[in-house]
Amino acid sequence: MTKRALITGITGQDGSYLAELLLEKGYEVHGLVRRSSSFNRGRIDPIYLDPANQGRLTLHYGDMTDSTSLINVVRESRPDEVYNLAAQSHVAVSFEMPEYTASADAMGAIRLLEALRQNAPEARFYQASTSEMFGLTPPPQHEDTHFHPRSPYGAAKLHAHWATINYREAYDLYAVSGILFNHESPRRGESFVTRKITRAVAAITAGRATSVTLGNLDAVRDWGYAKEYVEGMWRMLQQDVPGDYVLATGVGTTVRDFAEMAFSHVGLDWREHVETDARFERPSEVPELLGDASRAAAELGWKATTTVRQLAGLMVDTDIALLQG
Ligand code: NAP
Ligand code: G4F
Repeated sequence: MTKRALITGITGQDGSYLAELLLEKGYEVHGLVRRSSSFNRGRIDPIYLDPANQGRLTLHYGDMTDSTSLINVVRESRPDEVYNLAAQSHVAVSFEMPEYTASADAMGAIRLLEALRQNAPEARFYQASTSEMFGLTPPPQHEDTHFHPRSPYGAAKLHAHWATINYREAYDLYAVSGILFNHESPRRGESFVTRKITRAVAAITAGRATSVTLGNLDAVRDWGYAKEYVEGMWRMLQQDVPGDYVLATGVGTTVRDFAEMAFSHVGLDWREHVETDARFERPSEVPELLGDASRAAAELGWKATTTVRQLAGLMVDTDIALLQG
């Protein structure tokens, strides 16, 4: 029997990699896309238009802030597995739009869980939770670490995390929360710090720019490769018993050191090209995220393999190729 998966956030970085993975595994894939005045399907169109995927990938209009559209997409797609990846995912933006962020990220998860409870209670549910929920708690962070979110985004995601656990305990839904540390790729949104840096390296190499302006260079993040992380999401939904898992590399790197890696990949000295400006700092920062993914290694057989230096290199190479057309 062909399995059916529903992915919210299919037009995003992770959604596009997950759609590819599930199509490779023989799934029929359904994706939720937002209506907007201009198309925002750059990542998913190559997959959607690939003749090999004809009839196996269906896109449905909907929005995490609108229950009716979520109920409709659940009824139409009749999913075996649901991956809730849709979110206002930018931490800095969440300070400017706290109410919208809570609606899309916290209430959105509840709207979808409720749509499933009432229409497809046998479906397995994955919630895209985040290391941002740990916030101020010192590393290494793991599944049992105390949460202390530092942004409206982190607080909204924590609400969704506990809602997922509550639907599992209260209604016996197969619902899991994947607590993923930062993961990047050439498909990363352009305003996240890694991609902002690698695009700047490409522009500087091409003579189109001379510098990039960043905020806090001291922040430490545990950066892995998104393509590997979507495999972990899928594995979480294949377990006999639902549980929550951290996915991380276990290596922490400062923003400064990521810049050094990206610039030195093309023989440049980052100190000659990176400027700082307080306008890119946040009202409250998460100083250090570094995950302990031993539970995922033991129970899912999942391990990150791409190093942060390799990741920086592959992102720079892709951004240079993109600029060259
Ligand atoms: P992303 O590239 O920003 O993608 C977000 C997706 O959500 C996009 O498809 C976006 O649609 C969609 N979306 C936003 N608001 C929506 C709404 N109101 N209704 C319907 N769809 C909406 O994020 P990502 O990096 O792939 O991350 C995937 C998920 O994992 C997110 O929930 C994120 O918060 C979480 N997460 C990410 C990381 C990470 O390091 N990447 C780590 C931990 C957790 P448009 O294309 O129309 O904007
Ligand atoms: O790349 P960032 O914006 O990612 P952040 O805030 O860690 O959030 C990402 O990872 C989370 C997982 O922990 C996800 F849940 C979330 O959806 C998102 O994918 O910033 C990383 C660090 C921060 O400390 C930030 O203050 O880089 C610092 N930074 C320094 N200069 C900057 C900049 N961040 C951005 N976006 N832009 C800068 O110019």
